Amino acid sequence: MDEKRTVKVSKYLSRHLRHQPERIGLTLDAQGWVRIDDLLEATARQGFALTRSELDLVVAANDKQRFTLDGDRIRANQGHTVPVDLGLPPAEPPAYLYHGTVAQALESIRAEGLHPMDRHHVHLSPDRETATRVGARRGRPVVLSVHAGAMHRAGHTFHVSANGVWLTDAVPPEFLRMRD
Ligand code: HQG
Repeated sequence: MDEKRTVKVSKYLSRHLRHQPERIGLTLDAQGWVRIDDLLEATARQGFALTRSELDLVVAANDKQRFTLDGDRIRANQGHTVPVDLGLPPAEPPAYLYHGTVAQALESIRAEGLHPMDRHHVHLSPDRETATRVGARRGRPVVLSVHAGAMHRAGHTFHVSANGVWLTDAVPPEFLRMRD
């Protein structure tokens, strides 16, 4: 499968496993899982024919390991806007985590801290390189350091997704250090 098709399938899966399952007649269970057979049937109905081997390839080769296959089920590892409970246990974060954003957001972030916006959690990266890539989706990236260790000691809960994204409800401004 060529790169273009792989990216197209990955975007299609993200859209329907995180945001709009109903658009193709799917319902995610409470933990975000859907039966692979149901997904493949839905894609066929939609005219976006996808074979099981293409699906396996996209999941295995995915640059950010966005999806998990488990027996006859599949789910997105994080990033949902529909209500799901991924059932991730609380985890102790490293001392620092990083958040990639853009300059336009800084004034508001400085005042209010980080909010989940449309997603369920604020997404934090384990290293600056990853955070830089996240910020670069929106323009010239700005990377903020998050004092995750101090947040954790102050009672904030963290989770880590199956693909290594750190999740927390919000980051108050006092735990952020701005840099460019
Ligand atoms: C910003 C992608 C103003 C925040 C990525 C971000 C990630 C504020 C945007 C994952 C704010 C939300 C998540 C505040 C936060 N005022 N702006 N108080 N608080 N923001 O897309 O972290 O490819 O929901 O800085 O790689 O950019 O989809 O979050 O710019 O891992 O797998 O509001 O999505 O992964 O944007 O990205 P998003 P994100 P996938």
